[in-house]
Amino acid sequence: MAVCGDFVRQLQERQAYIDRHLVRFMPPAGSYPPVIHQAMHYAVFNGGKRLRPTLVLEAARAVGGEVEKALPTACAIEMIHCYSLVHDDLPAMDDDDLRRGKPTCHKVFGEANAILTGDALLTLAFEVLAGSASIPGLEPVQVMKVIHEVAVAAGSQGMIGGQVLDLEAEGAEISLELLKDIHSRKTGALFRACLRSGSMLFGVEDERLKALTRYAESFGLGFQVTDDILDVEGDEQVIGKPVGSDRKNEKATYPYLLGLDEARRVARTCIQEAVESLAPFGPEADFLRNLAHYVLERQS
Ligand code: GRG
Repeated sequence: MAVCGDFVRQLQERQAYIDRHLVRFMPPAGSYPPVIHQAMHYAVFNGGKRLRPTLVLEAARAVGGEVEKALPTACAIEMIHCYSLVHDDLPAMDDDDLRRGKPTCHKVFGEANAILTGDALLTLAFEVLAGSASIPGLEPVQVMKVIHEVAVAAGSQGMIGGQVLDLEAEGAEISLELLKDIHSRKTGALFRACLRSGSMLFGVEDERLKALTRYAESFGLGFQVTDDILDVEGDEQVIGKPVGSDRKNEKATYPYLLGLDEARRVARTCIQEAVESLAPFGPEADFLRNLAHYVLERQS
């Protein structure tokens, strides 16, 4: 199914909405001490697609929640994502000079400031998450569950665990099973937290939480396999970094292990499974259905 122009307009509206609120949750770029706040703004307002906060808000919509009450959670998860990109680009990790076509944070602000920028974004994320407890209509106990969910997803069993396994696997011949596990921790865990948190804030019932979790897992793998494919055949101008960086860093990827055609088939299957997972939902989940198709067709 091709994604229509109307969907792209709706996605852009959501991205602009999220950006307006992200800036509200951050100390102003000029506030003291200026270097750290300028670097945080540089790291967050970099043309990112805002997929994760969009998923949080759409999970809230799918379960009939008031979407604006999920905004702090959505913005906090985007801050965690931005921190992970800043740290991933560091010389000690992927050593990348470009992110979305712009010099990486450490290239502009220096390595020490880039490390601190990531640390500050991660810390701010939990400050913003905790603030949700005082939103009228949200149960503090649900907010606590969301904080726990996000902490586990970002931590050593989730995203950081995935990054460690990924670094360990560089240059090694690894199995498809290990690659899938790396992806599910490194990228999948945060996507999973997005769908779960956005719905848990509103006391989602078990069956729907399971359905959204299945969607997130298939969506996350489909997203990552597409990312691997774009690293082989993407347009450098559009993805904003050189193609072939996975091979340069001797990383195993789906196209490397399975070939491009099979990798494309896996990505299509994941997206189909993501859409099928939404069977318990009606039109209130249509945006999530379209977003899954968009991920398959994306060029960046
Ligand atoms: C260093 C703590 C730490 C974690 C690193 C998520 C991660 C783990 C690293 C990111 C590096 C990377 C290229 C991962 C592959 C997929 C991915 C997360 C791509 C970037 O996500 P997009 O496309 O980015 O949603 P935008 O810029 O649109 O927000």
